Amino acid sequence: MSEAPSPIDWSSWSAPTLATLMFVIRDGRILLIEKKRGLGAGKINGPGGKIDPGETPLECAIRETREELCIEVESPRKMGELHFAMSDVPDILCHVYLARAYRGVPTETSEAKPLWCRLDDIPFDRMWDDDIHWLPLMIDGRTFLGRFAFEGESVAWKQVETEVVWVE
Ligand code: 6U4
Repeated sequence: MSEAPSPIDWSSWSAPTLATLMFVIRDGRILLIEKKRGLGAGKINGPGGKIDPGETPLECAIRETREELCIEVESPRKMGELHFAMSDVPDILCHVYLARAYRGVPTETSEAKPLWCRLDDIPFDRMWDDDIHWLPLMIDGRTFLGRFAFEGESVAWKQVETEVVWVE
């Protein structure tokens, strides 16, 4: 896949859709959601969503986690960016955060159902096609920049850099 030339000129790429994902890891488990609506409805993912006008990516990730799971994450750290060139929806740039503590009780909402998974038993077959290429890195505490070209729901091309320094 990544050996082939990229179908995208990433040097001039930008995304009309800016989004976030937030993951909580605690006691050897990761807090995921069954997403009920929006892009990726029916899939398992972290909480997150589109960045509102005037909002920073971090503010968005915290807000979306509050709205979807009714918890307040503590001291989230930016771990990565995902650049998605899509075939059938506008391209997406997604900021990915990790927190190891939170306040409140993860609670089902109209948008999401919480799902704790063991770190060695993550349901990648029910997640986006790209997740298996970067989520294990993040679980290992590594930062990353992933670039993915999708054909429909499938990854057609990928490149993942690690040890990327993020400031936020
Ligand atoms: P609206 O319609 O604004 O209420 P919102 O919840 O803001 O929806 P939504 O549902 O459109 O956002 O979905 C965007 C979410 O999907 C973000 O959290 C990023 C995530 N996402 C999109 N493509 C993804 C992919 N290939 N892999 C992945 N997450 C992806 O892991």
